[in-house]
Amino acid sequence: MKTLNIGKSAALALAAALALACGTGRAPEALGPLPSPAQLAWQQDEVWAFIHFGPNTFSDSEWGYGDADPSVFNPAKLDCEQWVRTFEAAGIKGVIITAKHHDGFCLWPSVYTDYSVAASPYEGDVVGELAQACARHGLKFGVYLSPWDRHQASYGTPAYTEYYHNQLRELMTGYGTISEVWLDGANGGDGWYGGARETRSIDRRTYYDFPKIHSIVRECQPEAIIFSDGGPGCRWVGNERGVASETNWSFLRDGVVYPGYPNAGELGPGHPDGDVWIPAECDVSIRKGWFYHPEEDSMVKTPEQLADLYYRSVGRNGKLLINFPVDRDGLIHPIDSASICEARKILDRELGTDLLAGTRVRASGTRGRRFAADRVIDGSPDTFWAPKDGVCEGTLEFTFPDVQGISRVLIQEYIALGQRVQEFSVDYCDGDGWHPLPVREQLTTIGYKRILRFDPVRATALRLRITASRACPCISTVQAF
Ligand code: FUL
Repeated sequence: MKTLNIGKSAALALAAALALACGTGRAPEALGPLPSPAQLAWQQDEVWAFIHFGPNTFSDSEWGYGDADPSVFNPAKLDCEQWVRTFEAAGIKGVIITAKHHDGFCLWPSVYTDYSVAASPYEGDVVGELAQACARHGLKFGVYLSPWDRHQASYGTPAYTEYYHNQLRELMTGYGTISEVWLDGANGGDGWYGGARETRSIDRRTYYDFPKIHSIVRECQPEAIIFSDGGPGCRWVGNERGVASETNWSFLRDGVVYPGYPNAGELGPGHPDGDVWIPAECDVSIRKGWFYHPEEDSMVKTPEQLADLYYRSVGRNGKLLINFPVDRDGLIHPIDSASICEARKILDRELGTDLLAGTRVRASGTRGRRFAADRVIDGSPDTFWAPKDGVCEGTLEFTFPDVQGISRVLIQEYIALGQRVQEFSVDYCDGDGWHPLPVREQLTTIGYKRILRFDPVRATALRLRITASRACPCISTVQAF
């Protein structure tokens, strides 16, 4: 079903007006913190690709010192169309490219430096070519611009901060719509190397002037999601394994987390008492390294491992950002593209046929027909079930026409009104009474999406019990496979 793209407050007003007109109950009050429309769209994309590409690709390194000769960057068959076609086939909705990694080499011909593609044998603008390929195929586009720079002689002085801001503005104004800006947390600092392999100390909290960075992005690309350890658009999940916490709140306490924040353990669960909406992004590489290394051709994650990562990221209220180390030809390696496309087939198979569609569903309580129990199986992400105000628990019970074998349950909250559920359980009935599903995870948060995997059970009925919620739960989807 196509979703109308109207603002959140307009949507709520419309829902309220419709409800009044039909005499079917008022929508629940939103419960902050709330996602912006751009954050909602960001989360609904579920999986994006990451590209790490640059001189490191050719020099077999991960963190170049910024002294590689630009002539090493020579991808003879570079084809951004090939990258984007691979992503399309794998159901990936957007891509972020390392426009500049820590080595300072720019994949676009920046007017602020000669350390870029313009000085390499490659005649082109990799950032521009990828942006155009994305536009042609309807994928969203984002950039990684490393604050830390090991090439610039000015790194460590105020002149570099200005250089960084200028480059950010250049990227934000020259390449159409930018949907995400990735601010890496590896930011130099005490004991880290500058370009000449010597130490340059900076205070990572103040040196880059993050408020200014945010204002440049907001001014030029108001819808762009800014990634960093602490957002403001989305947060790092706290590991580079692509795995979200079982308990995952899309909130942080305002002003606490900054790039390079030392308590990364807080980033998985988020802050349950947070006051800003900053959902978790789960970055991981399809190989061991972020950049291409020929010896890792035999270490590409298998389709099964990639499908597993989807369950452990998107299936735990996260977004998955999966990295493809483009090879020395300038292509996504065939082993990598085969693996990600096969992973999509596995997920389509495992989550393909919803066994709850068309079942009989009953709820413990409701607030009128518009928010009745069957809203969770009507296939629309924009409708939901909710009990009355002040009722912070509830049960939805589904009865199958025949006995069914099930091994997956998918639940979604209607997060436009806030993330609410704190604890839940799911039981199945096998004709011999109710039993909890054999799930080994903590059943705490749901958020945008929670997918439970378990050994198959044979069930005649299934029930979701919300046992604790910050306010009345708003459940938009329940599916079983
Ligand atoms: C890290 C960087 O240091 C790695 O090289 C890579 O870019 C990864 C995504 O972020 O902080």
